[in-house]
Amino acid sequence: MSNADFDAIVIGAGFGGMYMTHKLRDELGMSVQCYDKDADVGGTWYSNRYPGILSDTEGFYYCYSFDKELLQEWTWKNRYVNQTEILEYLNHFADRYKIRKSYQFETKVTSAKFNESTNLWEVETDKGDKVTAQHLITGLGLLSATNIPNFKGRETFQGQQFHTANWPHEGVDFSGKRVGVIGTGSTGTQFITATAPQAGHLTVFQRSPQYTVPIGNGPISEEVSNNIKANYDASWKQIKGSMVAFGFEESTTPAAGLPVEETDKVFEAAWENGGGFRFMFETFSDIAVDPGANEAACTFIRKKIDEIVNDPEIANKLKPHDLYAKRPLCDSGYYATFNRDNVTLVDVKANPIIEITPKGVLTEEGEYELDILVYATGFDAVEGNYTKIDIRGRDGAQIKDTWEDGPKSYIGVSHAGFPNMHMILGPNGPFTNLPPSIEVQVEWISDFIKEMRDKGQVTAEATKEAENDWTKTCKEIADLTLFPKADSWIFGANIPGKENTVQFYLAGLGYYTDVLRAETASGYKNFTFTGAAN
Ligand code: FAD
Ligand code: NA7
Repeated sequence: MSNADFDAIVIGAGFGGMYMTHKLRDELGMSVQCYDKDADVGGTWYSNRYPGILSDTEGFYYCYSFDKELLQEWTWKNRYVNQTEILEYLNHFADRYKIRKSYQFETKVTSAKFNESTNLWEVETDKGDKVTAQHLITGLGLLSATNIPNFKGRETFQGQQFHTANWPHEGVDFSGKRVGVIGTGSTGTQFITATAPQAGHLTVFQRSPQYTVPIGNGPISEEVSNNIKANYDASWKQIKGSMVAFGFEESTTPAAGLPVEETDKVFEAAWENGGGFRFMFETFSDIAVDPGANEAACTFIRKKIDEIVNDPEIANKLKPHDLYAKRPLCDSGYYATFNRDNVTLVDVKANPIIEITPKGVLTEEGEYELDILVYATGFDAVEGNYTKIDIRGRDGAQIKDTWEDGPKSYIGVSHAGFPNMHMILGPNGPFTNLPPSIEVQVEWISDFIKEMRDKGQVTAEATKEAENDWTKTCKEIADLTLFPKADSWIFGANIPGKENTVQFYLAGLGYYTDVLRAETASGYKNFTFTGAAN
């Protein structure tokens, strides 16, 4: 018998942590203690409340699929969904499964150490908790640890400043204010489009221009909603077997070799229909892998920028000339926002930011005075929250050190040398619409733990060899695509000093699930186990 305080500790109350808690506690009957540093459930959707925030997955597929009753009960009001709606849904889920009773909120886990004599995880929090458990489940989120560039003078700014992922719950009043925003990624483009009409003046500090396409958002009629619900079984089967898991069939037609009139016709239809992943993956099969096909998409979007933006000089600044090989963006009128008189675009590659001053942002060409400065500068993705906790495995090895040359795992859930630590969306997991991947991982981890319990196994960990092979596989797959050639958070390129390395399995959810099934069918041949407790 184990003398642990709990069978398992779960960190994180987002999609991942909450589902894991339900599986372990309600289905396996385990004692579970859970923590989140936020004041309530929601994860991403608790902390990101900036204006314009919207999912880029269609709502009907941005949810759990395991609970068929919930699928039928819950109706998304719009095609893409805003923070309020998603948080409402996650709150409903938490109520439905009485999730909160297992959580201690406003409690940051500060350390988690595997004790090799007891075979238990020893976890400490910033509230002074010291608890032990056989299993440690990390649902820390992969786009959760914020990145605020270390600009000189940041603390001297006398106006208000915010990172988009730490947005005040009471909102921010932009009316009549001089607002500046650094960053034009998914978050920045959403923020800029939504804030320009409210602000006195909006200054956009753009380092890299973006390819973005219309999102095509709008209300969902009762008829469409009923249709989607009636077809849910087939849709979720398709999603779980697909590549990006976004709820559409990925194209099998290559663009390479097709005349521009033909490719443009398809792109135009996608532009009208809306959706970033649809534009990249539903139009043609080779945009993410073939430079010619990629350029066809780029040229189409550049033409659109020229059509939309009135001032050719601004249009030129907004036009990217690199590959279309980052997470594909979609927006609600981003390029047209730059036709507004109260919006200024500053190209900080040509005119770098020197420092933040008490009054605003000083660039090489001059100072921009601001009342509010917003950092839409993204996240230390994937490993960011792991390296903030003092996580130590066998021999006291710190996870930070074991990931010095890039974060590693076996199948995105297990890390060699860290027994009984199970990661949800750990490094080199699938790059998809995330709730379906979270479900697949949580269910696999839960089955794995059940098997251990049934067999009386005390510890389990992936072998180093399996982890190395998986990392190699992920790199080989990534190298077949154009993604490593573009600088983005997908490869850790957005954080100065961070190793630019593969962080995702890019072959898709269908193949990923096959790998997990094969691992189970093999009797977990890539794991080592230790036997029953003394
Ligand atoms: P999270 O929701 O990030 O939850 C992690 C939790 O762990 C947080 O609550 C955090 O407080 C907690 N935590 C971390 N460290 C500690 C610690 N040391 N101690 C205690 N608690 C800790 N994905 C899509 O698929 N489609 C989309 O449309 C989409 N839109 C997005 C829009 C934005 C603005 C952002 C930021 C992300 C978006 N994502 C989207 C990704 C999104 O993060 C995932 O879809 C999903 O919400 C992740 O759930 P999670 O439970 O894995 O992590
Ligand atoms: P992203 O996609 O990482 O975008 C961050 C933006 O901030 C991007 O435009 C960056 O420019 C810019 N940035 C970062 N550091 C700096 C500095 N030092 N100076 C100027 N500009 C900077 O984060 P998002 O939050 O938009 O989106 C992340 C994911 O979360 C997204 O895919 C959704 O799934 C939700 P860069 O492009 O690096 O030149």
